[in-house]
Amino acid sequence: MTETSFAPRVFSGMQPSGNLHLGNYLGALKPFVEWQGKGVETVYCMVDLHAITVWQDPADLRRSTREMCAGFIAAGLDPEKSILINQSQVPEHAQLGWIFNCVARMGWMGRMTQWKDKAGKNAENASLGLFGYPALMAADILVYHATHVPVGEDQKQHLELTRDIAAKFNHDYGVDFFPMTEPVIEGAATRVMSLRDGSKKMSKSDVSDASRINMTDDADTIARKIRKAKTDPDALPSEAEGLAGRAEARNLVSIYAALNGQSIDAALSEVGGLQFGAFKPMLADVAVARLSPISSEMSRLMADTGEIDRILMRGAERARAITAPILKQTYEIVGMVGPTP
Ligand code: AQP
Repeated sequence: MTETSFAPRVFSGMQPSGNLHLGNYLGALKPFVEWQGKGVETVYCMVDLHAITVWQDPADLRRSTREMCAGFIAAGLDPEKSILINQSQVPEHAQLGWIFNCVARMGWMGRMTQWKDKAGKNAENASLGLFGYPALMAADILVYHATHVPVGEDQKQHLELTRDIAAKFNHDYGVDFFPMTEPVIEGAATRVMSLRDGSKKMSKSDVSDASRINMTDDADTIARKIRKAKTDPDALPSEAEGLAGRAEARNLVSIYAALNGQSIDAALSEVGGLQFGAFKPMLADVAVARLSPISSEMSRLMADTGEIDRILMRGAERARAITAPILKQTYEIVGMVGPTP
Protein backbone atom coordinates (compact mmCIF):
# COMPACT_ATOMS: atom_id res chain seq x y z
CA MET A 1 0.00 0.00 0.00
CA THR A 2 1.31 3.46 -0.81
CA GLU A 3 1.05 6.22 1.73
CA THR A 4 -0.46 8.50 -0.91
CA SER A 5 -3.54 6.34 -1.50
CA PHE A 6 -5.37 8.17 1.31
CA ALA A 7 -6.46 11.81 1.23
CA PRO A 8 -4.36 13.78 3.72
CA ARG A 9 -6.07 14.24 7.07
CA VAL A 10 -4.53 15.37 10.36
CA PHE A 11 -5.55 14.00 13.77
CA SER A 12 -4.01 14.54 17.18
CA GLY A 13 -5.12 14.39 20.79
CA MET A 14 -4.23 15.53 24.28
CA GLN A 15 -5.18 14.19 27.68
CA PRO A 16 -7.32 16.51 29.81
CA SER A 17 -5.62 15.17 32.91
CA GLY A 18 -4.34 18.48 34.29
CA ASN A 19 -3.12 21.88 33.20
CA LEU A 20 -1.89 22.50 29.66
CA HIS A 21 1.82 23.28 29.92
CA LEU A 22 4.53 24.77 27.74
CA GLY A 23 5.61 21.29 26.54
CA ASN A 24 2.09 20.56 25.28
CA TYR A 25 2.03 23.98 23.62
CA LEU A 26 5.38 23.83 21.81
CA GLY A 27 5.33 20.07 21.10
CA ALA A 28 1.73 19.81 19.96
CA LEU A 29 -0.66 22.75 20.16
CA LYS A 30 1.45 25.24 18.18
CA PRO A 31 1.94 22.66 15.38
CA PHE A 32 -1.82 21.92 15.48
CA VAL A 33 -2.49 25.58 14.69
CA GLU A 34 0.13 25.60 11.92
CA TRP A 35 -1.52 22.56 10.28
CA GLN A 36 -4.87 24.32 10.32
CA GLY A 37 -3.56 26.80 7.77
CA LYS A 38 -2.32 24.16 5.30
CA GLY A 39 -5.61 23.37 3.56
CA VAL A 40 -5.88 19.87 5.08
CA GLU A 41 -8.78 18.59 7.19
CA THR A 42 -7.74 18.76 10.86
CA VAL A 43 -9.32 16.92 13.82
CA TYR A 44 -8.16 17.66 17.37
CA CYS A 45 -9.33 15.72 20.37
CA MET A 46 -9.36 15.95 24.15
CA VAL A 47 -8.77 12.29 24.95
CA ASP A 48 -10.89 11.96 28.08
CA LEU A 49 -11.06 8.15 27.81
CA HIS A 50 -7.26 8.03 27.95
CA ALA A 51 -7.22 10.38 30.93
CA ILE A 52 -9.16 7.91 33.11
CA THR A 53 -6.49 5.21 32.67
CA VAL A 54 -5.23 6.81 35.88
CA TRP A 55 -7.65 8.12 38.52
CA GLN A 56 -9.37 11.42 37.68
CA ASP A 57 -11.72 13.25 39.98
CA PRO A 58 -14.91 13.65 37.87
CA ALA A 59 -15.28 17.39 38.56
CA ASP A 60 -11.60 17.98 37.71
CA LEU A 61 -11.92 15.96 34.51
CA ARG A 62 -14.90 18.03 33.38
CA ARG A 63 -13.06 21.27 34.18
CA SER A 64 -9.82 20.16 32.50
CA THR A 65 -11.66 19.04 29.36
CA ARG A 66 -13.39 22.40 28.99
CA GLU A 67 -10.23 24.31 29.89
CA MET A 68 -8.25 22.35 27.31
CA CYS A 69 -10.85 23.16 24.67
CA ALA A 70 -10.61 26.82 25.69
CA GLY A 71 -6.80 26.54 25.42
CA PHE A 72 -7.03 25.06 21.92
CA ILE A 73 -9.27 27.90 20.75
CA ALA A 74 -7.26 30.59 22.55
CA ALA A 75 -4.06 29.31 20.90
CA GLY A 76 -5.63 29.75 17.47
CA LEU A 77 -7.72 26.69 16.60
CA ASP A 78 -10.92 27.79 14.91
CA PRO A 79 -13.85 25.40 15.54
CA GLU A 80 -15.15 26.24 12.07
CA LYS A 81 -11.88 25.21 10.43
CA SER A 82 -10.82 22.32 12.68
CA ILE A 83 -13.04 19.64 14.18
CA LEU A 84 -12.71 19.88 17.99
CA ILE A 85 -14.04 16.98 20.04
CA ASN A 86 -13.80 15.14 23.30
CA GLN A 87 -13.12 11.48 22.63
CA SER A 88 -15.99 10.01 24.69
CA GLN A 89 -18.58 11.75 22.51
CA VAL A 90 -17.44 9.97 19.35
CA PRO A 91 -18.11 6.34 20.32
CA GLU A 92 -16.40 4.90 17.22
CA HIS A 93 -13.01 5.61 18.90
CA ALA A 94 -13.74 3.08 21.66
CA GLN A 95 -15.48 0.66 19.28
CA LEU A 96 -12.49 0.52 16.93
CA GLY A 97 -10.29 0.43 20.04
CA TRP A 98 -11.85 -2.94 20.95
CA ILE A 99 -11.11 -4.37 17.48
CA PHE A 100 -7.51 -3.19 17.86
CA ASN A 101 -7.29 -4.81 21.32
CA CYS A 102 -7.81 -8.02 19.40
CA VAL A 103 -5.17 -7.14 16.76
CA ALA A 104 -2.38 -5.80 19.01
CA ARG A 105 -0.22 -8.32 20.90
CA MET A 106 0.47 -8.29 24.64
CA GLY A 107 4.22 -8.26 23.94
CA TRP A 108 3.92 -5.05 21.91
CA MET A 109 2.14 -3.29 24.75
CA GLY A 110 4.58 -4.53 27.37
CA ARG A 111 7.46 -2.92 25.47
CA MET A 112 5.95 0.59 25.48
CA THR A 113 8.24 2.98 27.35
CA GLN A 114 5.29 5.01 28.63
CA TRP A 115 3.74 1.87 30.15
CA LYS A 116 7.01 1.01 31.88
CA ASP A 117 7.44 4.60 33.13
CA LYS A 118 3.88 5.07 34.34
CA ALA A 119 3.18 1.62 35.76
CA GLY A 120 6.74 1.27 37.05
CA LYS A 121 7.22 -1.33 39.72
CA ASN A 122 3.53 -1.23 40.54
CA ALA A 123 2.29 -2.85 37.30
CA GLU A 124 0.06 -5.33 39.16
CA ASN A 125 -2.00 -2.42 40.42
CA ALA A 126 -2.07 -0.39 37.20
CA SER A 127 -5.35 -0.32 35.28
CA LEU A 128 -5.89 -2.59 32.30
CA GLY A 129 -6.71 0.60 30.39
CA LEU A 130 -3.22 1.99 31.02
CA PHE A 131 -1.72 -1.17 29.51
CA GLY A 132 -4.04 -1.15 26.48
CA TYR A 133 -3.86 2.65 25.98
CA PRO A 134 -1.79 2.50 22.74
CA ALA A 135 -4.43 0.34 20.99
CA LEU A 136 -7.07 2.97 21.75
CA MET A 137 -4.65 5.66 20.58
CA ALA A 138 -4.23 3.77 17.28
CA ALA A 139 -8.02 3.69 16.98
CA ASP A 140 -8.26 7.44 17.68
CA ILE A 141 -6.04 8.03 14.66
CA LEU A 142 -7.15 5.30 12.28
CA VAL A 143 -10.90 5.78 12.79
CA TYR A 144 -10.31 8.96 10.72
CA HIS A 145 -7.91 7.28 8.27
CA ALA A 146 -5.61 10.08 9.44
CA THR A 147 -2.38 10.33 7.45
CA HIS A 148 -0.45 12.80 9.64
CA VAL A 149 -0.22 13.13 13.42
CA PRO A 150 1.60 16.16 14.90
CA VAL A 151 3.01 15.14 18.29
CA GLY A 152 5.93 15.67 20.66
CA GLU A 153 8.88 13.29 20.51
CA ASP A 154 7.62 11.18 23.45
CA GLN A 155 4.79 9.87 21.27
CA LYS A 156 7.04 8.45 18.54
CA GLN A 157 6.87 4.89 19.85
CA HIS A 158 3.06 4.98 20.04
CA LEU A 159 2.92 6.15 16.43
CA GLU A 160 5.15 3.25 15.38
CA LEU A 161 2.76 0.92 17.16
CA THR A 162 -0.17 2.52 15.32
CA ARG A 163 1.55 1.60 12.05
CA ASP A 164 2.16 -1.95 13.30
CA ILE A 165 -1.52 -2.34 14.20
CA ALA A 166 -2.64 -0.96 10.81
CA ALA A 167 -0.21 -3.26 8.99
CA LYS A 168 -1.29 -6.36 10.95
CA PHE A 169 -4.99 -5.60 10.43
CA ASN A 170 -4.45 -5.08 6.69
CA HIS A 171 -2.38 -8.26 6.46
CA ASP A 172 -4.68 -10.46 8.57
CA TYR A 173 -7.80 -9.47 6.62
CA GLY A 174 -6.10 -9.13 3.21
CA VAL A 175 -7.13 -5.50 2.73
CA ASP A 176 -5.53 -2.10 2.16
CA PHE A 177 -7.92 -0.42 4.54
CA PHE A 178 -5.90 1.49 7.14
CA PRO A 179 -3.18 3.99 6.13
CA MET A 180 0.42 4.00 7.36
CA THR A 181 0.18 7.17 9.44
CA GLU A 182 3.15 9.56 9.55
CA PRO A 183 4.15 11.14 12.86
CA VAL A 184 5.07 14.79 12.40
CA ILE A 185 7.63 15.80 15.03
CA GLU A 186 8.99 19.20 14.06
CA GLY A 187 10.32 22.43 15.51
CA ALA A 188 13.01 23.52 17.96
CA ALA A 189 11.23 22.10 21.04
CA THR A 190 9.77 18.67 20.33
CA ARG A 191 10.81 17.52 23.81
CA VAL A 192 10.60 20.29 26.39
CA MET A 193 12.33 19.27 29.61
CA SER A 194 11.53 19.99 33.25
CA LEU A 195 12.82 23.36 34.48
CA ARG A 196 14.18 21.58 37.58
CA ASP A 197 15.87 18.63 35.87
CA GLY A 198 17.06 18.69 32.26
CA SER A 199 16.89 14.89 32.02
CA LYS A 200 13.13 14.69 32.71
CA LYS A 201 10.31 15.63 30.34
CA MET A 202 8.15 18.62 31.32
CA SER A 203 4.95 16.88 32.36
CA LYS A 204 1.52 17.52 33.88
CA SER A 205 2.02 14.83 36.46
CA ASP A 206 5.35 16.12 37.89
CA VAL A 207 4.71 16.82 41.58
CA SER A 208 6.75 20.02 41.37
CA ASP A 209 4.76 22.90 39.85
CA ALA A 210 8.08 24.76 39.48
CA SER A 211 9.15 22.11 36.94
CA ARG A 212 6.72 23.38 34.32
CA ILE A 213 5.16 26.54 32.93
CA ASN A 214 1.40 26.15 32.88
CA MET A 215 -0.56 27.95 30.19
CA THR A 216 -2.60 29.55 32.96
CA ASP A 217 0.42 30.92 34.89
CA ASP A 218 0.47 34.71 35.21
CA ALA A 219 3.43 36.86 34.08
CA ASP A 220 5.03 36.99 37.56
CA THR A 221 4.81 33.22 38.00
CA ILE A 222 6.34 32.59 34.56
CA ALA A 223 9.21 35.01 35.29
CA ARG A 224 9.81 33.45 38.74
CA LYS A 225 9.86 29.89 37.40
CA ILE A 226 12.33 30.85 34.67
CA ARG A 227 14.52 32.78 37.16
CA LYS A 228 14.67 29.67 39.36
CA ALA A 229 15.17 27.21 36.47
CA LYS A 230 18.21 25.00 36.94
CA THR A 231 21.24 26.04 34.85
CA ASP A 232 25.03 25.71 34.87
CA PRO A 233 27.67 28.40 35.54
CA ASP A 234 28.90 28.81 31.93
CA ALA A 235 27.91 31.40 29.34
CA LEU A 236 25.74 30.31 26.40
CA PRO A 237 27.67 29.02 23.38
CA SER A 238 27.37 30.60 19.92
CA GLU A 239 26.69 27.31 18.15
CA ALA A 240 24.43 24.31 18.85
CA GLU A 241 27.40 21.91 19.33
CA GLY A 242 28.34 23.91 22.41
CA LEU A 243 25.13 22.72 24.11
CA ALA A 244 26.32 19.08 24.16
CA GLY A 245 26.26 17.74 27.72
CA ARG A 246 24.40 20.85 28.95
CA ALA A 247 20.82 19.55 29.16
CA GLU A 248 19.40 22.52 31.08
CA ALA A 249 21.04 25.10 28.82
CA ARG A 250 19.86 23.23 25.73
CA ASN A 251 16.33 23.15 27.11
CA LEU A 252 16.11 26.88 27.81
CA VAL A 253 17.62 27.79 24.44
CA SER A 254 15.23 25.39 22.65
CA ILE A 255 12.27 26.98 24.43
CA TYR A 256 13.50 30.46 23.50
CA ALA A 257 14.00 29.44 19.84
CA ALA A 258 10.63 27.69 19.58
CA LEU A 259 8.73 30.61 21.14
CA ASN A 260 10.41 32.93 18.63
CA GLY A 261 9.83 30.53 15.72
CA GLN A 262 13.62 30.29 15.19
CA SER A 263 16.09 27.44 14.79
CA ILE A 264 18.44 26.77 17.72
CA ASP A 265 21.38 28.06 15.65
CA ALA A 266 19.54 31.30 14.85
CA ALA A 267 18.72 31.78 18.54
CA LEU A 268 22.34 31.17 19.56
CA SER A 269 23.63 33.65 17.02
CA GLU A 270 21.59 36.21 19.00
CA VAL A 271 22.16 35.09 22.60
CA GLY A 272 25.52 33.23 22.39
CA GLY A 273 28.01 34.59 24.92
CA LEU A 274 25.35 35.73 27.41
CA GLN A 275 25.36 34.52 31.01
CA PHE A 276 22.08 33.05 32.32
CA GLY A 277 21.56 36.16 34.45
CA ALA A 278 21.12 38.14 31.24
CA PHE A 279 19.44 35.43 29.16
CA LYS A 280 16.72 34.40 31.62
CA PRO A 281 14.92 37.79 31.62
CA MET A 282 14.92 37.70 27.79
CA LEU A 283 13.39 34.22 27.90
CA ALA A 284 10.82 35.32 30.47
CA ASP A 285 9.84 38.30 28.29
CA VAL A 286 9.23 36.20 25.21
CA ALA A 287 7.38 33.52 27.21
CA VAL A 288 5.08 36.12 28.77
CA ALA A 289 4.54 37.85 25.41
CA ARG A 290 3.53 34.58 23.73
CA LEU A 291 1.58 32.94 26.55
CA SER A 292 -0.24 35.81 28.30
CA PRO A 293 -2.66 36.55 25.44
CA ILE A 294 -3.54 32.83 25.29
CA SER A 295 -4.08 32.63 29.01
CA SER A 296 -6.33 35.76 29.06
CA GLU A 297 -8.38 34.41 26.18
CA MET A 298 -8.72 31.06 27.98
CA SER A 299 -10.16 32.84 31.03
CA ARG A 300 -12.59 34.75 28.85
CA LEU A 301 -13.76 31.57 27.10
CA MET A 302 -14.10 29.70 30.42
CA ALA A 303 -16.69 32.26 31.53
CA ASP A 304 -19.15 30.59 29.11
CA THR A 305 -18.72 26.82 29.43
CA GLY A 306 -22.11 26.34 27.71
CA GLU A 307 -20.56 27.67 24.51
CA ILE A 308 -17.55 25.34 24.91
CA ASP A 309 -19.92 22.37 25.31
CA ARG A 310 -21.81 23.41 22.17
CA ILE A 311 -18.55 23.60 20.21
CA LEU A 312 -17.60 20.10 21.36
CA MET A 313 -21.02 18.61 20.55
CA ARG A 314 -20.99 20.20 17.09
CA GLY A 315 -17.46 18.83 16.62
CA ALA A 316 -18.68 15.34 17.59
CA GLU A 317 -21.44 15.49 14.96
CA ARG A 318 -18.95 16.45 12.26
CA ALA A 319 -16.49 13.82 13.45
CA ARG A 320 -19.09 11.04 13.37
CA ALA A 321 -19.81 11.78 9.71
CA ILE A 322 -16.22 10.54 9.15
CA THR A 323 -15.90 7.83 11.80
CA ALA A 324 -19.25 6.01 11.48
CA PRO A 325 -18.68 4.89 7.84
CA ILE A 326 -15.08 3.85 8.62
CA LEU A 327 -16.20 1.78 11.62
CA LYS A 328 -19.04 0.23 9.56
CA GLN A 329 -16.57 -0.85 6.87
CA THR A 330 -14.23 -2.21 9.54
CA TYR A 331 -17.05 -4.31 11.01
CA GLU A 332 -17.87 -5.64 7.54
CA ILE A 333 -14.22 -6.56 6.94
CA VAL A 334 -14.05 -8.33 10.31
CA GLY A 335 -17.29 -10.26 9.70
CA MET A 336 -19.81 -8.63 12.01
CA VAL A 337 -23.41 -9.08 10.82
CA GLY A 338 -25.23 -5.75 10.58
CA PRO A 339 -28.38 -4.30 8.99
CA THR A 340 -28.83 -5.45 5.38
CA PRO A 341 -28.68 -2.42 3.07
N1 AQP B 1 7.49 17.99 27.49
C1 AQP B 1 6.96 17.92 26.29
N2 AQP B 1 7.61 18.40 25.20
C2 AQP B 1 7.06 18.34 23.96
N3 AQP B 1 5.83 17.81 23.72
C3 AQP B 1 5.15 17.32 24.78
N4 AQP B 1 3.94 16.75 24.89
C4 AQP B 1 3.70 16.44 26.18
N5 AQP B 1 4.74 16.79 26.94
C5 AQP B 1 5.66 17.35 26.10
C6 AQP B 1 3.06 16.50 23.76
O1 AQP B 1 1.77 17.00 24.09
C7 AQP B 1 0.80 16.16 23.47
C8 AQP B 1 -0.24 15.75 24.47
O2 AQP B 1 0.33 14.95 25.47
P1 AQP B 1 -0.63 14.36 26.58
O3 AQP B 1 -1.00 15.39 27.54
O4 AQP B 1 -1.75 13.65 25.99
O5 AQP B 1 0.21 13.29 27.28
P2 AQP B 1 1.63 13.28 27.82
O6 AQP B 1 2.61 13.25 26.72
O7 AQP B 1 1.68 12.12 28.71
O8 AQP B 1 1.74 14.67 28.59
P3 AQP B 1 2.26 14.87 30.02
O9 AQP B 1 2.20 16.27 30.38
O10 AQP B 1 3.60 14.21 30.15
O11 AQP B 1 1.18 14.11 30.88
P4 AQP B 1 1.42 13.10 32.04
O12 AQP B 1 2.20 13.83 33.05
O13 AQP B 1 0.02 12.77 32.49
O14 AQP B 1 2.14 11.94 31.44
C9 AQP B 1 1.54 14.99 22.83
O15 AQP B 1 1.69 15.23 21.44
C10 AQP B 1 2.86 15.02 23.52
O16 AQP B 1 3.89 14.50 22.70
